[in-house]
Amino acid sequence: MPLLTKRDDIEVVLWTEDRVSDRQWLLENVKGAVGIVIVFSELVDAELLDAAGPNLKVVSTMSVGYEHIHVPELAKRNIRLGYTPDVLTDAVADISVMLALMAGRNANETMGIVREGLWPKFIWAPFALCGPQLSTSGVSPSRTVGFLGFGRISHATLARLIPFGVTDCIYSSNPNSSTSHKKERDEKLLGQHQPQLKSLRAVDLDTLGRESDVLFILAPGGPSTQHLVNEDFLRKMKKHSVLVNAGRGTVVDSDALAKALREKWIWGAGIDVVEGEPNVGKDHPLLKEPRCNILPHIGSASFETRLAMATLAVDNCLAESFFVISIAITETDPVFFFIFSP
Ligand code: 8YV
Repeated sequence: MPLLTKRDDIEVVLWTEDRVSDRQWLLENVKGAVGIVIVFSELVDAELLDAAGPNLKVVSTMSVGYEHIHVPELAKRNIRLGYTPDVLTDAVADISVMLALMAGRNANETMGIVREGLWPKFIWAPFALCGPQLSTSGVSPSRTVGFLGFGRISHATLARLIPFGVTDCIYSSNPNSSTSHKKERDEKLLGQHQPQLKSLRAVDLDTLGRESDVLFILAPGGPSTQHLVNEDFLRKMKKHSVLVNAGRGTVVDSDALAKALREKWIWGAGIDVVEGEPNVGKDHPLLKEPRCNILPHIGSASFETRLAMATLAVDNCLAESFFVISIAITETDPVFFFIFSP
């Protein structure tokens, strides 16, 4: 097992990339760990916790989402959970705006024309390859932007859209996940945007579907949000609307989305996450839709953000079990750290 560092008080062991799918190896080598830093959204369930044994005090994931971690199993064993909110907010908000622009202005379809060498044969026409404009200007009306899930990343996305001339915003938060702490935070963040918007309304799902020109799905995964965006929802959306999903793939029924694009119930989609990812092979129904702009879950993939996430994940782990030290994390991607007491 490669040893990352050894000090008198701790030993940090790195699980290297070639072991990524080797669950058996993980189960054998995690034995005795005091802390685990999860980098690849590896499943943390009763089996893994039992394999680690009674020394385990903290599981720290390098992600804001933690559906891969069975939290009640941690609670049962008095194991703390660390995650990495905040540091990735800007990177994911950036990519959400990028996806909205790509979907509205037909990036996938039009880049396909160039890539396939069809540009020389392309016959220009005034409205060829046009799409709905996101920004408001003298020539284009204000768009209503909708948010399914209205946490930190949605707020940061909205802030980016205000300079685009967006003045009307509707949102729907998952009622199952609203805690008083979150409500307080949301109200504070909303206060920052309110003066710059003409209208900001909490609406039900039905209204969100019907009224959004651009819908951003930035909700967590898990059973409470599973397929909230289904055939029923998509049928209600405007014909020129754009759907962006940079939250979790499971929120959207992929087959229904493919059908919505094929039958032109909506204009286009920009998605960074897909249910069942990363198993999105060439025959996936969404890949047959030219108006579907798909990225392979790279929302937080900027050097700066990933470094901040990795550092925070390690700090969370060490702060809980021991004390905070800094570990140099390079672009050669450490995968798992097991932290052992000597
Ligand atoms: C990463 C994410 O893909 O933080 C999350 O929940 O979805 C993304 O930032 C994830 O960290 C991969 O482990």
